[in-house]
Formats: sequence, structure tokens, C-alpha cells
Amino acid sequence: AVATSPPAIRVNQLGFLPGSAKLALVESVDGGRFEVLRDGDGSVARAGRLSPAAEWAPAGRRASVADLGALAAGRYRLRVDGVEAPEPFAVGPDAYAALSDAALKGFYFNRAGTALAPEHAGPYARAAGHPDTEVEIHPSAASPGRPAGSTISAPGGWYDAGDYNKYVVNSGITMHTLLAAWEDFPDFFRGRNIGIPESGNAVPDLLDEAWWNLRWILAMQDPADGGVYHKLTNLRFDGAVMPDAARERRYVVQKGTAATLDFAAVMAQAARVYAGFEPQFPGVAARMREAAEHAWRWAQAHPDAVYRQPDDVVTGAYGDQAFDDEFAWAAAELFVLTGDAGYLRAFDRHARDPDVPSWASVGALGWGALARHRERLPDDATRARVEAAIDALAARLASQARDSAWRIAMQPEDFVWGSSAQALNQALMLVQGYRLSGERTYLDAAQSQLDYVLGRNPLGVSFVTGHGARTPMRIHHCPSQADGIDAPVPGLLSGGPNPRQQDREECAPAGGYPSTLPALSWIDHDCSYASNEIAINWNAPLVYVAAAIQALTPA
Ligand code: 9MR
Repeated sequence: AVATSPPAIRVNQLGFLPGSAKLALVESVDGGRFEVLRDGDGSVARAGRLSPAAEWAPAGRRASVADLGALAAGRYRLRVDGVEAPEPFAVGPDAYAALSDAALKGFYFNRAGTALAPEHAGPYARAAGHPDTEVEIHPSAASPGRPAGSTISAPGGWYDAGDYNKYVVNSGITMHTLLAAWEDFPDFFRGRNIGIPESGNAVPDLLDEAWWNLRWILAMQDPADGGVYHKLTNLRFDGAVMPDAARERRYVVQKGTAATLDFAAVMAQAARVYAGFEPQFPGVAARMREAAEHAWRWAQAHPDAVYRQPDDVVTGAYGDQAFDDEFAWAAAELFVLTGDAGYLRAFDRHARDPDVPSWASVGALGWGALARHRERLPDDATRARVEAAIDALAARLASQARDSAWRIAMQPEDFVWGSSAQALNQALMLVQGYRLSGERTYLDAAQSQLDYVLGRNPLGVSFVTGHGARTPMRIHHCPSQADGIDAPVPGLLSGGPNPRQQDREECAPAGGYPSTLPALSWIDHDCSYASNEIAINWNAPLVYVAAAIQALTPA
């Protein structure tokens, strides 16, 4: 082994479950031997050979794999070529439970319109901001019953991201992912206590937290026609101030097809979920079902109402031009809820083969809903078709991972704005495939994606604030920037490397990005909204995947 610089050893900084596939990655070596030492007495628990180094295009560098094999619970340290990894890693039965809790708690920290109390938020306690009880109808949203300048009340919900606005489209995939986590892993979530005001009531914390945003989303529908406003927003972004110091006027802006169909899909799914908690949420499931069907009818009448950002509005656009995927998703959720075959026909008209989901591409969520509730499907042929579609995607992702030097499915083009979530949404689809087929390579590939997010990457950073040995300290997140506390709000996922670097100018004074390569285009600075912001649609798959791997990995 010819080392040009000391081997850089990258490992999941939260460690592993005893039954996890356990890989470490090493740069600056080519093959050679590795040893896993017991932390403490330094005795050798395992030894093995690194794989020959292979090129990985996203980082433009070569890397070798150490397959750590079976390890009993304990703490270990990896040694390669006489060089020890900077920190130990743990193997234990609860490796990812606290991570899933923290990622869910991240939503609580982003609650709008409420104070966070010290007993729930600790040092991150803060005053309420953005009451949103008098929100102006923007001219783009005017209707006969709600003329421009009149006001509605749409309080609560979560701030979208580092900014303080609330966007229906991005809440769509977010709510789906959280509710799917409940549907897929109820035993995991039933017992969790994440320390929110509702903890200890008869409802799982996951569903209490989800309700905080669902209640807001319900208020974004115009009851007169069923259409849904695209977003609730300032005209311009607030600065990096605490919520109570942000006083700009708030508006709801233009109804659109994407927002309305995302609303329909989420409300149909939520109606199903909250029907199981009728005593705690009386009448809510029925109200959600009606709201979902009303939204669906609006979308039938307005099938291409593209969101066009008004000239006076400069906040997040979440603009989308193509709605077949939203139609397919909403149709699937409404079919599962109602059993009405017309919705299944609509799904068939609009659906394309599933792909890794994102806020703008939600077709896979519809396939997932049908797979999850395949007993509702009319016949075995339909069931087989749904299973095969998801399996094909999982198989493709698993083979991409197998063929990559870093053993992950991420291709250069996957390093988008929010690449950490792209990695986790790949994992989410691998988990869906595993749930259907029991194919262990899918679960191992999902583990590998989580490993990437938690530090097994060329930057050697765990992208979740407060969780890992080296984590983001200067995320783009108004409260974290303004609260006077060094450590950012914990449990939040940094967007991750994004080679388009749309914030290059803003980040020049901070020294700029270290590299233009896809997997290295990240800067731990609050200048970087394009690589180091947080967002609800990124935290949601973290909740899901952490819980999934914790719940599914055989002991
Ligand atoms: O996640 C969004 C990404 O896909 C887009 O490319 C980007 C630019 O439009 O916007 C991202 O979403 C941001 C939103 O517009 C405003 N709130 C913060 C979001 C995360 O950066």
C-alpha cells in the first residue's frame, strides 16, 4: 500500500446496530490491511483486507472499503496502516433510536406561532413569532369571497427551513414521509417520548407533532372552492433574527394545482391515520376526507394552474410545471382511503415508473401508498405490478451502490440542493423494496446511505446537527444564527454538498467553497443557503430512515 498522506478513515459517527452491515471507507491507501481494535485495551477484535482502491467520480478521488463484519456491542477503533481513526465508533442495540427522536424533535424546534418553553426546548427556548392569525389575501390569490387585502387566519405549522415562511408544496412530501413512518413502523413510534408539550397524552408524539402542521395546512384551503394557496409568506425573507423580532406582513399567494393535489394526497393519508385516534381527534378524519375530495375536484377543474411567483414576492418558489406525478400520488391516496375504483384508474392514467422522490417529484409516494395497502388493490395482477415497480427501483439503487467505490447509490447528478435528503430518499425507497421482498441487500444498501449521511463521506462530517463527532456548527437557520448560542439547534439535517453553489457570491467573504466537485461542494457557514440550510422535507426522511433501520435490522 502506497500512502500519499495519512489514510483518511470515514465511518458512521453514530456507529451501528449489532446486526447492521458495517462498512468503513478509507482514502489515501490502496488495499492493505485494517484492524478493528477494542476501545480501552486495544486488543484486536477483527482484522481484514481493504478492497483495492476505486475511483469515485463525485469526489474525484480513490477509496478502499473495509468490511468490518460481525461485531458484538461495544466501542471500537479502526486502524489502517498503523494510523488510528480520530475517534472510536460504537456498536449497540439502540444506535439510531435517539437520532430518529432528535430528527422529529427538530420539527418542534421549527414550530411557528408558539413559544418554545425551557422544559421542552432547553437552552433553545424562545418567544413566539408569526402568529399568522391575520394573513392578507395577496392579489394573486383573490377570489369573489376573499378579495385582495381581506384577511384569513392560518396559524401554526412549521417554518419551512432556515427561513420563516410556510409552503404547502414542500409540506406535502414532508407530511407523507412522517405519516408513512407511522404507518410502516407503529411499534417503534408508539413508545417514543421526545419531550414536546403533548408528550404523555394518548397520541404518539409523531402524530402530535404532525398534527401541528396538518392543522395549518387545512387552513390553506379556500372552503368556497377547494383550491389551496401555494404558500403563506412575507414578500421578502426575514433577516437572521429570532421569530418574535420578525414583523413583516404575511400573505397567502396564488392557488395552484401542485399545492392542491399535494393537499389532497396528504389529507387522504392523514384521514386514514387519524381515524385510528378518533377519541383524541374527534371529527378530524371525516373533515380531512372531505377536504381531500374537495381539493381533488378543484384540481380536476384546474389541471394546469402552474404557480407563477408574483413580481413583488421573492421568497421560496417551489415552482413545478408538471403535475402527472401529483395527480398519481393524490389518486393513489384517495383510492386507498375510499376504495373508489375511479381513483385507481386516475392513478393509471398519470403514473410513470417510480423514481426517488423529492418535493417536485412525488409519483413514488403514490406507488408506496398502493404497496403499503396492497390488500386494498382489486387483484393479484395489480398487486404484482405495484410490487414489481418498487422492486425495480430498489434493485437499481442497490446495484448502483454495489458498483460505487463508496458503496452508495449517489451519482454525480444526485448532488442537488438538499443532497443529504436525496441520499435518504434513496434509502427510503430501498427500505420500501426490503419491506416487500425481504431482499437483504436492499436493507444493507439503505444502511450504507445512512452511513454516508452520518459521516462516512469524503468530508468526514455527520450532516445532522449535534449528532456525531464532527457536525455542522453554522447552519443557515435563522434561530440558530440569532439565538446567541454557539451550538445550532440539534437534530437538523444540513442540505449537504451542492456543486451548483448558487450562494457562491454570498459565501466569497467566508472563503468560498473548498472544491467544485459534487461531493465536496459544502461549506459549514451560515452564508450557505445552497449547501448548509436545513428544511422540513430533508428532516422527514431522516426520521423515517433512522426509525426504519432501527426497527427492521435483525438482531
Ligand atoms: O429545496 C429547494 C431546492 O430544491 C430548490 O432548488 C431551491 C431553489 O429554488 O429551493 C429549495 O428550497 C428552499 C425554499 O425555496 C425556501 N426555503 C428554504 C428551502 C431550502 O433551501
